[in-house]
Amino acid sequence: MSAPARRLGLLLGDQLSFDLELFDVLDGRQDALLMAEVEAEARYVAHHPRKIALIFSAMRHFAEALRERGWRVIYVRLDDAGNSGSLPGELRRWHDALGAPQVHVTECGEWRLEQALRDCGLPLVWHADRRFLCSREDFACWAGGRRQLRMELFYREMRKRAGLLLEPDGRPLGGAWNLDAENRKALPRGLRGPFPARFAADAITREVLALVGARFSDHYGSLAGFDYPVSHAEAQALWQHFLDFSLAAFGDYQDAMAEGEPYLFHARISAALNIGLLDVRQLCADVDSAYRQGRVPLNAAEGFIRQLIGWREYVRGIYWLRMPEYAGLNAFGNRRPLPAFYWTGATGMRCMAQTIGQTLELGYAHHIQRLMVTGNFALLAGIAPTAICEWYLAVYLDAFDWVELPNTLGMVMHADGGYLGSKPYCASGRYIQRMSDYCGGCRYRVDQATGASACPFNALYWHFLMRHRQQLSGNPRLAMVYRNLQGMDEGRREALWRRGEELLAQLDAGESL
Ligand code: DLZ
Ligand code: SF4
Repeated sequence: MSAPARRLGLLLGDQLSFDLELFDVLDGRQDALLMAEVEAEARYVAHHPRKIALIFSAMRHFAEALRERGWRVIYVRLDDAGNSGSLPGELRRWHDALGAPQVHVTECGEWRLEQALRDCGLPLVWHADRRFLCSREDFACWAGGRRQLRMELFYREMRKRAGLLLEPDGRPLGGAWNLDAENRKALPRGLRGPFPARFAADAITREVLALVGARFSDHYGSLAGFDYPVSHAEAQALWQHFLDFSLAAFGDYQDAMAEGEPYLFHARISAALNIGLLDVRQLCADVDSAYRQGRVPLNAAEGFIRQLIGWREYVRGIYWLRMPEYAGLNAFGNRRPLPAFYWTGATGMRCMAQTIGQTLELGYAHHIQRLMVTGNFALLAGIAPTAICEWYLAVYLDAFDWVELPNTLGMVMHADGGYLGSKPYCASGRYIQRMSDYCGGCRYRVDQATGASACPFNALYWHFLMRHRQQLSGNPRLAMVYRNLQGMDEGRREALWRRGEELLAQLDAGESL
């Protein structure tokens, strides 16, 4: 008698959630789940070894948790004999071995992978990724017919739909939908973030660290001191640590930066959330309760919820609405390669060295470091969008294409011509000085714009505005900046242009700044 046909379900490395629809449809006693560590996913960009280790360890922990719940899991390790090296290859191999009549898959986080699976000729049954509040279809409906999309309007819809931070009559608690203006305090001297939550590597993680250390030593980034959560329970403990020790101050200081303080009051849950170890609905409900119970101020609760149900869902919607052509956009026609110091941190610009240094060490930098330091520099220096996007995708633990691409190409580089955000986030060194203590220890002078010791951000900022005047000067949000430029005397404008040209020539010559 032949065994009953087993259906096969695929779980990707960023789909480690018990809430997937797959679990409602498949039968734990009969069907099989496939999880596979593969070279192709670890190498299509040179992912930070810490990110590969996180994903492999979390996959192995999730496979154990599934087995404990009675699921039959086929787990393919990277170094297993017979590993074909790619996800379509593994899916085909196990589909054939089981004679599976159906293969169940959840929407991927990346257009590339989804296409590759669609093209592999198997009887796939697709499931929406219901970890997100807004489905791809709902977002397309919302966006339909709008010439320009704006996060703020989407965010209000999502707040209403999710019923978060609302009065009983549906108005926003506190009277305003968005308290962004109350999220920008500079850090008072001497104030530091709480001691970070750290998670010791268990036997599974130690084995993965050894494997990744041996196999991916050619990728940039360090594995030393790996302390990130790898299971649902650990991710929950990281979250609780944030609720207890950081959320209250997060509101005020979410844009602040400080020497040697990679986390400050940030939750650093994004990687755990993006791979499925945390649930966005629960996080938002916890924050809503913390506010209602008087444990945190409104600017903290609203600021946090806005990132999750506003910005995060908004960029995912745009990704699926506009891919694949979105990835090729380059509104400024930038072609400059990524400077080598993005991979080493070897630059005299203190803000860049700090941000890149902690990125290579931890696979982490917070949103303002990414947007206003490494991102701002790439924007001002005219780096090719594909080059800087690949860097962000490779180096951050939480970076998956659906979230990295719109954030980098759209928000940081303005390469979509303003589809996602209404103005480029260009800024001079003055912004970094206001929001950080980096400038004090820098070899450049933030109060100078020309001359060899002047902060490179300053002349590059004006050079950027001058070289894109035609595209940007009509933008009402830049009107004042262009008035300032117009008001400068000719000699000053020329000197700024020359200094900008010099800096760009240095980059083109492969010199560090
Ligand atoms: C990022 C990543 C890496 C490094 N390795 C694997 C892997 O070995 N197996 C797997 O299933 N997924 C991996 N991933 C995550 C996928 O690349 C991910 O599903 C896509 O980037 C889409 O978000
Ligand atoms: Fe960065 Fe300029 Fe400040 Fe140096 S002076 S830390 S380069 S902003």
